Amino acid sequence: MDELKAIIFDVDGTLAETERDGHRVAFNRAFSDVGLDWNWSNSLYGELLAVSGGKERLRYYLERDRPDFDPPGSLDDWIVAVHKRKNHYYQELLAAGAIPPRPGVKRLIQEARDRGIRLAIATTSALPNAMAVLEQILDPSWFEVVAAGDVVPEKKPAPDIYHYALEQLQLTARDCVAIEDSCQGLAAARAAGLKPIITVNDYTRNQDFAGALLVLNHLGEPDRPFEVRWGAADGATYLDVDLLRRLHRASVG
Ligand code: XBP
Ligand code: MG
Repeated sequence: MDELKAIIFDVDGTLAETERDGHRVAFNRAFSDVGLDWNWSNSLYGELLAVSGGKERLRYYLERDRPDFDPPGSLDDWIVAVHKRKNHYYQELLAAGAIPPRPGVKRLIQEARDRGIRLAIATTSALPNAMAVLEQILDPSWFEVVAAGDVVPEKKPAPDIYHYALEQLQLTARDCVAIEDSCQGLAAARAAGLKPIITVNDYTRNQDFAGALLVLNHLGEPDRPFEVRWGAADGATYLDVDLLRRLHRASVG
């Protein structure tokens, strides 16, 4: 029988509210640094999240909302420079403790470690940004594989980053469960053969998660039960390794 061997976590929006309280805020600071009064509000940022990757999202915004913008020098260089500034502010916000882990994240990861389940990351975020999240709210040494950003040609919803993580783990999709927060993440995991558990946030709560194992409002804590948005949690009120194993077993048959 296929036993659960590893959990592969998405980062942004899954481990912490890094989109709303991190990348978005940091982009606004970077815009101000380069003399632009652009402000990515929560609702605008929710729309821009349709495109994965910070550089790609900025390019999408320019094409969609600022067609007349004339950068000093080449557009590619300008995007890279603003993204670099954004990453500086993002890492500063994390270091200041402004972005705590979401409910249940630390507890589940600690239990998985205690029970010998391997851990990996699959994110479209740049590696230094992903590492900053792990350093500030968890511990990078807990993760055997950190698959991030530009290491693969196509970002989520393409499956590339999951294929890469599985290859590095030397496991198959049947050995693993993914934990994601968005429909792009779900599509990426599904296309790599994984059935993810979804932990929604304000940006993603109304997305279509057909094909997920379970859809929750967060992973839950013993004193802070999750709400099940879709699927069966067997009466559980927080996601632990036993529930993960049951869901995994049912999915691989
Ligand atoms: C989410 C993303 C990321 C971040 C920005 O990644 O799309 O691009 O918004 O990060 P995931 P960078 O949910 O897969 O973790 O600026 O580092 O690209
Ligand atoms: Mg995400």
